[in-house]
Amino acid sequence: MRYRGREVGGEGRAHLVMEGTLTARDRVGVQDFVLLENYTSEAAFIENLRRRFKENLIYTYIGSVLVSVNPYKELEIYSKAHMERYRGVSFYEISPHIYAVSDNTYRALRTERKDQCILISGESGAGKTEASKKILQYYSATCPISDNMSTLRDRLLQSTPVLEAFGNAKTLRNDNSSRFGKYMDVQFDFRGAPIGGHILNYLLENTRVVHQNHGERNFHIFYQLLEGGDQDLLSKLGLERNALKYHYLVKGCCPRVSSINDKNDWRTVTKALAVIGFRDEEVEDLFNIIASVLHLGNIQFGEGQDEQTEITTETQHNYLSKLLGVDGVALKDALTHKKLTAKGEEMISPLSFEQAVAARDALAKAVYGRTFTWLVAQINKSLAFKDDVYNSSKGSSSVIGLLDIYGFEVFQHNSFEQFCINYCNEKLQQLFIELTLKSEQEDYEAEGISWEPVKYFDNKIICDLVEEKHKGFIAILDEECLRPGESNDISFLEKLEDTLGGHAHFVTHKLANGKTRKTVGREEFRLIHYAGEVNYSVSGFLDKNNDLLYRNLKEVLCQSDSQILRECFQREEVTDQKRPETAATQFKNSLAKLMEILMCKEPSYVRCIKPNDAKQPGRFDEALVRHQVKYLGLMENLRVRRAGFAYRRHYQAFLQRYKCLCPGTWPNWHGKLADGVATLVQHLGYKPEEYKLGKTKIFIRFPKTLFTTEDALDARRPSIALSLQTSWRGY
Ligand code: AD9
Ligand code: MG
Repeated sequence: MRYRGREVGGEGRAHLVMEGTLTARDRVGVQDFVLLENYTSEAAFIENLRRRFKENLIYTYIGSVLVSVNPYKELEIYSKAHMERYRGVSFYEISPHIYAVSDNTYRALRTERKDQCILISGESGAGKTEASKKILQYYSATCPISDNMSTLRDRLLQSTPVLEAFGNAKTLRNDNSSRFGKYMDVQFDFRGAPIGGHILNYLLENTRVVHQNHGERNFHIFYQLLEGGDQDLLSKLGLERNALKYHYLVKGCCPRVSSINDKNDWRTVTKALAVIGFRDEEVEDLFNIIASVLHLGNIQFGEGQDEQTEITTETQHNYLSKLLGVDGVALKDALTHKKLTAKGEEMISPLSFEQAVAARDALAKAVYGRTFTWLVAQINKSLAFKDDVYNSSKGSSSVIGLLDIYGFEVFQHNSFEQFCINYCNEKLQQLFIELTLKSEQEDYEAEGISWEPVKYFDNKIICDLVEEKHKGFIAILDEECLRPGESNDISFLEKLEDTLGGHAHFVTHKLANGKTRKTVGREEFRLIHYAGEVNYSVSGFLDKNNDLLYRNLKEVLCQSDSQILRECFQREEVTDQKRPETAATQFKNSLAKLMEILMCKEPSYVRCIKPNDAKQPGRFDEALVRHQVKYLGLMENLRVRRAGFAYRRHYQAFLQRYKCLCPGTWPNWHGKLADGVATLVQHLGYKPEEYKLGKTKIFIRFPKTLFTTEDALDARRPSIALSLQTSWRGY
């Protein structure tokens, strides 16, 4: 149970300031939202966040949930000394920090022997990836190291720059935006030493390989290779250093980004590949593939004899076939023709100019996307827990999972990718609701305390809308994809209207009274997500959901000389007559698996907030923050946490902290803990309506009660109070 052993509290001692000045609590707010007097007020919530943000206090709790506001500047709070400060310390004893969550999770793993997970959520640029890196750094710096395991620790850390190079890109929202979802398990042995790791990757946004919106870039690795690769390497790959030469790199018109140093990053990535254990041949193969994607983007088509489409860029084609390790003629043929099987018969037909361009782009996306998956698989091999070497740990290892997945996205133009990302967020919200409510309820039940259930919006209705069998959104999309030639994006939209029209969370331009809704375009639909309304353009949904790569291109690739490509494009795929799963169904299934993985673990939450859209330090845009507070469900979270009681603490911890306030319990209480606490609160004058005694914990209804007690403690032990105060002033 999450809250057990996770006692929370506040800076009750903030009263200890000179008379006539603002109290510290006024200035820096409370470190736990449950201690807000007016806990139902969104304005008070945001004001608390703002005050703390202004004081560089970017972390605040809601119970054991950590809320983090991106400072957009380096803060001096992540040193080794800071890590040490959080080791083995209870939540309430010290300022909120990502290290406190890391440490508490780790201790829960060790003491409760139950697998843990830390779920990091928030919108693009809110600081999820940075948070997950800080957690990993904390574990690598503070956990004991088994013999020979320093290699594993380095590999765990070095997997990040590699995955970021291949899976992150500059977007309008974030210069280092993760364009894939990542779930990483860190495995620990019985001594608490990390012994292995495993990464699951979700839906890389591979359309970015061939297209970028204005102001955005392709994946970092392309620019790193061109900037950082030495001249010999570039010559071998047939590349020029100038990114402007490559069609796939200039769609967004910003090959350079001031906050990014591609040359340095190249060095970091190539070193990291070596640390992870990639062999030289593999690295060579990998960069052949990356270069081939760039050449592919420069392949152009024209009209040849008999008005047939043909490749007009011979040099690029020669490099392309060489780098992909495939037969040039076969590749040329496959880029300009398609092979279809109809009623058991194979047919080859020439592609139109547009079809050839689409086939080329589909090939680039498939090659890049599958290479990324291969890369993750290789990293996993290198992080795998080796049973034979660490036999002693067999059967007793436990896991902390870290989830860093794309946040809810709303752009001017939203397409299939945003649909998948937002659907994923619906699923995570569903999990959050279930686990938070469940765990809260369990706590009250286990302690024999009655409580009032809190009303909240259950977004299951939206998850069902998307994933229900036969009549859900994905089922309808898949069905339309099964009718090639007969269906298109518009017929799909019509099907959606027929089946989902009238659903409370699905809207199109058609109104029930026959009139037209102006806020939704004719080729759009709107989903009313838990986090807000999003209009999606239906254009491209069918193609993106279908596996567009023609079979003859796959055939060429599965005969490649490249080991990586042969692993990515396997023969069975070509010979297997079964229809491959669509992108949406694959994603749905992988999310279902992820939910199973998370459900059987003890969750901790980090909710990240982006303070402004300009990526600037010190700016706190209230409207933007309010929106995030709303859709992250933080107010609901707080209400649930406060349902009945603002605060709870184990008897022992409570007694230990406050026993000096009561002659009956000071200096030591020798009786039952519950009796000691009863004696103490009686002496402190708690009224019956202010608190309840459970089986192992005291529950306090109002923050004021706790503040009064904290103030009494401050008055009695000013020296301790002062030291604590200075400690959180420093964060
Ligand atoms: V996305 O959904 O992958 O686009 P994230 O992962 O939520 O997004 P990220 O962690 O990449 O955002 O943070 C964005 C930028 O904010 C980073 O590149 C840093 O420049 C900045 N940032 C985030 N967290 C911190 C922090 N704790 N301290 C300093 C930070 N800077
Ligand atoms: Mg990220």
